Amino acid sequence: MSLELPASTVDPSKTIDVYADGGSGSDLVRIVGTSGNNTVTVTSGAVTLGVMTLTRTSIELDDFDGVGGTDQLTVTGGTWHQADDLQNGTNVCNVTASSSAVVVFNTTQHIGALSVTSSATATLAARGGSYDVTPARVITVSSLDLGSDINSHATGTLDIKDNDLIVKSGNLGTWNGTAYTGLQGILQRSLHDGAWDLPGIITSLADDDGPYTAIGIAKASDVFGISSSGTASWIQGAGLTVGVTGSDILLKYTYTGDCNLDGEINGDDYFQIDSHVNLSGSAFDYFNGDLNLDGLINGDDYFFIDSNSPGQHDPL
Ligand SMILES: [Ca+2]
Ligand SMILES: [Ca+2]
Ligand SMILES: [Ca+2]
Repeated sequence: MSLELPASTVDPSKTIDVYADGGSGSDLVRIVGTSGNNTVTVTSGAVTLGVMTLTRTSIELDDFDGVGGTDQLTVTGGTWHQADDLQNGTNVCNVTASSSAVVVFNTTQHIGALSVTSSATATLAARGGSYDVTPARVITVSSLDLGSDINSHATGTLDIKDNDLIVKSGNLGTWNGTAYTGLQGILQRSLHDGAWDLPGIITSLADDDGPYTAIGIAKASDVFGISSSGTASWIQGAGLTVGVTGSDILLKYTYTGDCNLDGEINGDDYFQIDSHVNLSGSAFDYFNGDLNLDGLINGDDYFFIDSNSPGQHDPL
């Protein structure tokens, strides 16, 4: 069953209550906004857009199509399964997930501001195909907020599975003497020495395709040797590339040791770690060979790249 609720046909002076029971099978409800700014609010009980309130049961897929304008998807409870890209046409859609909300993105997404706070989770569904023919999905966000507890640690969780993430003009972060700051700091804490059991940016598929697959992180300007405003094509596997800008922060599910985030380990990655190991203590970052994000470039990092280089499967 597929049900479409177009806001443009609704009399704004009325109150519209819609009840959808999908029963068996896979069912989808699509909420269609207008060319103006729309806000869809999802709670554990209902979905609201303007004067429309939808109560749904046994609906496996949801879709908010904002059409145009600056739209907002706010999920404060329950689960929202976004079936298609939230940017569909000329709209920009910001997404806020809070409380214990669960948001699942089933496809590549272009999102404005993505906020996943308190104990909310957002997940980009796994590729669902073999890596030689199925490229990674990509979430591109203009900004990323994962909340902050009393110790300034992330509280929300973004699980990119075996996919990729682009944070436009993001803050890669630096080593402050005891930890990384910025996005590398969030990743360092979530990684938690390989346990992936703390909020932040995680993959629940770590080590799922051979030894030591995890999330690598780098700034596009470093990876491609371009200026902050320069552009390049970034590999998503299976022949797909996506355009990136130098100021973008790139996060990729890949073999630990893939410093330059092209999905495989080869001489280019060894060049990175070999040329920075003697600078350990003054050189930092995953891109330069700190593969376990502990602030050092040493034998522990060589263990990952040396173990993975012969064991890697298809490029990721
Ligand atoms: Ca809209
Ligand atoms: Ca590489
Ligand atoms: Ca290290």
